[in-house]
Amino acid sequence: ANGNGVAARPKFVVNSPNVVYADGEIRSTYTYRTTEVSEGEDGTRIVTPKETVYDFKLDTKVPKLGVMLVGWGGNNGSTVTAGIIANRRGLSWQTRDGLQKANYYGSVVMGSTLKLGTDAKTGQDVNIPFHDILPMVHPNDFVIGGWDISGLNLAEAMDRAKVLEPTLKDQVRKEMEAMVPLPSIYYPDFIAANQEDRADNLIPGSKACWEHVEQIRKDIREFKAANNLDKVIVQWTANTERFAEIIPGVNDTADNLLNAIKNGHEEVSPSTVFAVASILEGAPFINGSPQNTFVPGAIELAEREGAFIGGDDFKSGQTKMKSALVDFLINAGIKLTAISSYNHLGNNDGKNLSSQKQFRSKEISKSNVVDDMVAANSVLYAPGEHPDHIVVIKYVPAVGDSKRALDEYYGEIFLGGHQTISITNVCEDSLLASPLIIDLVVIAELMTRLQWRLHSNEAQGAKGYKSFHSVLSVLSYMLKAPLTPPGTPVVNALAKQRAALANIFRACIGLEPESDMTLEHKLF
Ligand code: NAI
Ligand code: DG6
Repeated sequence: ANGNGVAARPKFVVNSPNVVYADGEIRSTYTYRTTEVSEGEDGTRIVTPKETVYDFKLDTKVPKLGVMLVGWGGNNGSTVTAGIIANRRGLSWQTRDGLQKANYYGSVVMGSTLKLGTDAKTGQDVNIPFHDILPMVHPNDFVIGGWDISGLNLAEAMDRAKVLEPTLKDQVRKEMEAMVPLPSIYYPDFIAANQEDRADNLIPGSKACWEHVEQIRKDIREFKAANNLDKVIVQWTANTERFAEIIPGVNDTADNLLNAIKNGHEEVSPSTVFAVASILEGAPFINGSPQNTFVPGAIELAEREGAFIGGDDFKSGQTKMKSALVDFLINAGIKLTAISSYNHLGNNDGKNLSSQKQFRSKEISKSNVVDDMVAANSVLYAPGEHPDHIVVIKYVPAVGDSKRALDEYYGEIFLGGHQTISITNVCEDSLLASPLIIDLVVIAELMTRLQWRLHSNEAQGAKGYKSFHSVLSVLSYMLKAPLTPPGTPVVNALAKQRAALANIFRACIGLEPESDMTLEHKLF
């Protein structure tokens, strides 16, 4: 059963003494193997294999889940809502290419598979839908709501977005008309001035204050109660804001941030107010835009409250390609020396980003996405050396949501030769972002049901278990500038991000990471 608070029946059973299927739980004992490198007195590196034994415990009761989007009436918000309705109702619609059926293409959780193992008889790989590896919420069961500074209902918002085919819109219109965003907070200094004309659905007040936190908390509680939900996840898919200045005494600690909101400090952004309200309400909060919503005080607050947060900035097209391609080039031993990334788009996101301060947030987010791959290769790059990397975004209203991304990768090959790779990537931006919104929700929800303890603490019983860190870096695959627990490394390489996700889920059912060694096919 899914979404009704009843334990879901697993799609397979792991046959191992390290895995227990108990009432409403899967428990596993898993040996995590790492390699520690230290330096001996004579400077020789000493490499030591290490083992840590963990117990994992997953609550298999899949909850009835609410998803509240901030910026619900935007292109992403209206598109993901229509897409979920279309899937839930199994809709199909005519296009000039023929009949199109609703699907979840572009979602890792709903559209990709994982290798479970090899078939006992044939030795062939057995792959299963990613969604089946552990009990997860199905997006068809999401109850969707949210806020927008624009008061259009979701049917009008979907028309304004100009993303979906009329033959699909006609079928979801009635349901979407009944969906109206809650009023939201609008601090004009944080988003582009060109957004002002759509700000007609506002909670009074133009800077942070405690009443705003209370109102948002009340909205979450009321949405939960009205829909009889077990849990709510809040996701920011509203306009990109400018960066907030980090000011000691204002947003550097949890208490300072709470006081700054109470005192109406001008440097607290709407997205941070939403994050604080969600954290205090115990609702996981995910930031899909590039700004620094998670100022140090917000991260400390989440840690203190044991709430989950994730961010920043959906990684949909150009950057996803970049984090795969650069990983490939540098790991192939090719010295990438320049990345020139240009894109233009004509939707409201592009309009907002045509303002310098908001563009700057996006430029920062898009620019740091290859750092880990460069830093890992000391053969090609000297300390501090980095490829040139420029990011240009232009607003061209005529192309609407159909974003054009042009990238040139320039690198040095054998004996001074050069390689130039040019990529043109054209896609409907919101159709790429919508499945990411779904994946972020499904995985974040799952993480709220997952606990761990050191196996050596077994004697403490259930009390020994705790949650993963508040900052859900496991969401990195879907995000351009992954937020990680303070002081821990950021991984941008796409394949590593996916492997982390898949292998953590495998560990929950006592399975080894997928190593791709396939010795069974090499040693006879
Ligand atoms: P959009 O401009 O169509 O939608 C944003 C919505 O947020 C608008 O309806 C606006 O009225 C609303 N809004 C602004 N401030 C608000 C506030 N304080 N409270 C509530 N609502 C507010 O933009 P779109 O295309 O939906 O993108 C949303 C965000 O996602 C942008 O920040 C964008 O940069 C980011 N993003 C989008 C990606 C994509 O592929 N579409 C990928 C990466 C990030
Ligand atoms: C143009 O860069 C507008 C942005 O909002 C992007 O569409 C968005 O950040 C997606 O970027 P990327 O690099 O993941 O395709």
